[in-house]
Amino acid sequence: MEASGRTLLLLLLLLAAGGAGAQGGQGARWSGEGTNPHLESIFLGRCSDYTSLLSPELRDKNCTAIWEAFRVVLDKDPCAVVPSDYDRFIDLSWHAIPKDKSLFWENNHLLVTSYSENARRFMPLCDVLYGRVGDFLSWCRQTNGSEPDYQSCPTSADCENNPVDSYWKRASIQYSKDSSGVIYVMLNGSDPNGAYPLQGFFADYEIPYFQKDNVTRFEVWVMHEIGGPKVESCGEGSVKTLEERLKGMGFEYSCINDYLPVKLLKCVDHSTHPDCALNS
Ligand code: ENP
Repeated sequence: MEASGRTLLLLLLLLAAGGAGAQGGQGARWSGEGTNPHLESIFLGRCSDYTSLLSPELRDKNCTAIWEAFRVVLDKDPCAVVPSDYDRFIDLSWHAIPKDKSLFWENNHLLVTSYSENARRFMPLCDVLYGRVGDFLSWCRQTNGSEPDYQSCPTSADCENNPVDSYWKRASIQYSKDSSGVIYVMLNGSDPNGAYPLQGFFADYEIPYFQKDNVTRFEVWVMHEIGGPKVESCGEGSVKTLEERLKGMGFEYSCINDYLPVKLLKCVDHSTHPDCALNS
């Protein structure tokens, strides 16, 4: 092949690689990750795992029907999906949340998934069937087409009514309404922007939906990174704002810095750090 032919081929290969690999990256239409290429099989696999192994009492759930109800949003414009588009999906996948097992959080996703132990210790939204099936995933339809957009999907920075945010809003509202007993909240006191985001899923789609008569009290855990900065602790900054908000709504409130069971779990990865030394 002559030199100009090779250059052209190289250019074409580079363009193709950029198009296929970009996820909300350079040249992508939206700022979020594209639809997961295995969305349907991951969804169905998680649903079967949950309903047959983790919670066999849910064995009568029909995972195919749940998927069909969920996937209607893949037929809609990716900026025109509202929380109520997931109503039927929630109806079909709904189950109760055990008392004293709800765990709300901000900026602690991986810590929450390890601590909850697959719903055995706590049941955060991502361990509820309707939260589990979408956790860590992204999905949307192309703007001008009928296929999923595998390259990028909108986030709240692109448009409010995007499929992923509307899903978490609908699921969060349901989860809060169904939560009862002691409500646990895990915050990250090392986050430079503050432990309790004044705008976010917890502030806007969870706190307003608690059922006063079903909630005994709130217990907030402010966790700090091992060896990391203590930007906020109980009674400080945005944690104080949260305390005032919950007390203002008539809820009992307590707060614990670096709640020991969760700190011990964090220490598994920092066993030699002085903050993790155990007194003999
Ligand atoms: P982030 O930004 O720390 O983490 C977002 C990641 O957590 C994404 O991978 C997301 O899945 C997954 N995720 C799991 N549960 C939720 C969730 N429940 N949610 C939004 N994303 C969730 O989390 P956020 O945005 O601050 O949200 C924390 C909220 O979750 C808190 O309100 C907490 O009480 C709640 P994906 O599919 O987007 O990749 C509700 C909203 O449980």
